[in-house]
Amino acid sequence: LKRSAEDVKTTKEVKFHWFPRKIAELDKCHHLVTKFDPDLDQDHPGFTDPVYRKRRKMIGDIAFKYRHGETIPRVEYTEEEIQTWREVYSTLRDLYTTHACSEHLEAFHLLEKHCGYSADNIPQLEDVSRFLKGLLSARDFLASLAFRVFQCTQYIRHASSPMHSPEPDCVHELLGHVPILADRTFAQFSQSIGLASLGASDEDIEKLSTLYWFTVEFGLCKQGGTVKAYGAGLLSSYGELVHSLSDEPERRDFDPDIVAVQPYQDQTYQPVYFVSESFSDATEKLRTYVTRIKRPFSVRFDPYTDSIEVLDNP
Ligand code: TIH
Ligand code: FE2
Repeated sequence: LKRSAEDVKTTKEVKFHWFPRKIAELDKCHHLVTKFDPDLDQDHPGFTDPVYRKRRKMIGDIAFKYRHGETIPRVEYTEEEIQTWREVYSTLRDLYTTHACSEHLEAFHLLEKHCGYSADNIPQLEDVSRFLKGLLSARDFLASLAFRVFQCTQYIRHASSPMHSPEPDCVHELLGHVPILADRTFAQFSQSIGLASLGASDEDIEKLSTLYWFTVEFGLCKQGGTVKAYGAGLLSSYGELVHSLSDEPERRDFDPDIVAVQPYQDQTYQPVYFVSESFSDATEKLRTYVTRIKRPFSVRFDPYTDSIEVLDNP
């Protein structure tokens, strides 16, 4: 039985969190956490640099003004910003050969060929977005995550700390997330996490973000007899990429039930990583986990109208 959303809510009188049902409602999904704001966080590398803080805010405000359907404004990056990018880019590019999983490597190659990825150029989000749509087909494209929309930062990390940033920046989005999002299986996997999060309880949201953290951001997988990185937080930080595959951290087998309740910190490198048998094994295990989450309704994404259908549970 298919019913409207309001119907589900009033007939059964179960309360759940508001969630977006149409892609344009993602405009209301831009609540920030203050944690990494360099204006407020003393540990942020840019905390004592008012010029950097002003610039970061200016670029960050582009995202606040952005409305669904508009083209993403281009940012003209300064020579200093491009220098930071260059330093991270060249170091990471060399490391990827030995440290990154093959899905990332293949997409990265395409991005260099078709999308302006190079040491001397910070790619523009609008170009990257068009590339991903083209690559995955217009309606079958990427995730905020249930809608296959991926929200991105546009400012760059502070020049004093190229090897690691405490918060996401454009290096992290462009070098960490974008290549792996070009992989069809991975894009689907990201969307399934997004769909599971809609209207979920606070407790389930906490578990899902923890899972997201240890897979999408910091996941490792076995490949050709060795361990490789697929997590975006690793593929955008040459400090942590090397650390994650060194003898220092602990590496455990990936099991979603255990990972979902594993405490984590986001100040510095992770002390523990989870390794899955393969890239597709991580996706499959997570999908199974996600289908077990209880909600008073189920959701389905309609790619033709970019909207979420809510179905009453039997
Ligand atoms: N630490 C990452 C980097 O240096 O690129 C950025 C982040 C990923 C996840 C949280 S912060
Ligand atoms: Fe990220």
